[in-house]
Amino acid sequence: MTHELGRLEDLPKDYVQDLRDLNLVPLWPSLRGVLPPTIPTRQTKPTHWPYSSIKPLLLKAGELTPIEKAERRVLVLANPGHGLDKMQASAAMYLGMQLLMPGEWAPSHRHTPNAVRMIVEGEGAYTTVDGEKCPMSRGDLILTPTGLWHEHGHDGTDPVIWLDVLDLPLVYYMEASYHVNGERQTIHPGQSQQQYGHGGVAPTKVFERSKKAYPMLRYAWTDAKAALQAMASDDPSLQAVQVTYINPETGADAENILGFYALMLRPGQSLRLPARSPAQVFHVIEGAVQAQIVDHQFKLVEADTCCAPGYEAVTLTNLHADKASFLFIADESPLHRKLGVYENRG
Ligand code: GTQ
Repeated sequence: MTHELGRLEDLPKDYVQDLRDLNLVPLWPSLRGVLPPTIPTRQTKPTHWPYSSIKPLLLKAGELTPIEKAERRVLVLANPGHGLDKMQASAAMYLGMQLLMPGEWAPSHRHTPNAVRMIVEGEGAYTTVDGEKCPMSRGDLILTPTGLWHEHGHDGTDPVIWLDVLDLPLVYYMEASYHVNGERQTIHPGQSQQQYGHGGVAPTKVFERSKKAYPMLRYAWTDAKAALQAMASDDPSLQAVQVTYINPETGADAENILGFYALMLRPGQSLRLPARSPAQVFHVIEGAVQAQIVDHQFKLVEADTCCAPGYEAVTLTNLHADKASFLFIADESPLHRKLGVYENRG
């Protein structure tokens, strides 16, 4: 039962001031605020960022701000529920749309937050991560986990744009966010794409002394898409045609804090995702999808991104009746599971 608790105004002013002078605060006026009944208070608002409105402004940033003045030329997809200045999409997720022009160079650095990039548009750019050159093509997922050096280059002829997903808000909240600048990396053997890019088999470590924490750094869209299509045609009764990006050595999530997935919606399919505690981000790789999130209905076309707060069911509908649509999903599941607060409320 939830009954009324005493308010701050019920207390004598001088008593409250005496407390404050000693850095003390009474709990009961704020107890319901920090422990609300039944369901958490969520600042994360369902929000839609159409690519068609981001792209021209990002290209404009390319004219206004040289790469040397930006290091990373990014427009942040900020959730108004958190306040735009917080630069967060949800409690733990940061989203940014990044532009690299032909010939530009985003210099090497490493930082404590984990990042991934989902390539949206353009050919010829690459990210070098931990001495591995990862070419960027539409739909590819490239990891830059905590502590690994990374830099971006572009040998092509047209702008390249990608979506950055970082656990920056959480790591910043933990007062554990910082970066270090470094030298241009040299490419070395042991490229994860050669070692792990083939499903079901992994290299045998006969002579190796230490294991890499992040053995696989680039997940080609052609492979993820082929896996989804194979699953869909194998089992027409499979409701959620979804794969998880995993660490191929351990089978665990690819990164420690955020989870990454690719989902295929069959032609005309409508899929209700149960209400689970983590917030989610949806990004259309191919096709068009309607996302029903609380009282919002977002019509997502290719390269659009939206987010959903935790503890809410989400219904995704393929707007194409004659072909599949494909989504990239990021969520806070690994974090919630590790902390023991994960819930599925159906
Ligand atoms: O490309 O390294 O969106 O360091 C935010 C911080 C991208 C990056 C972001 C970063 C990067």
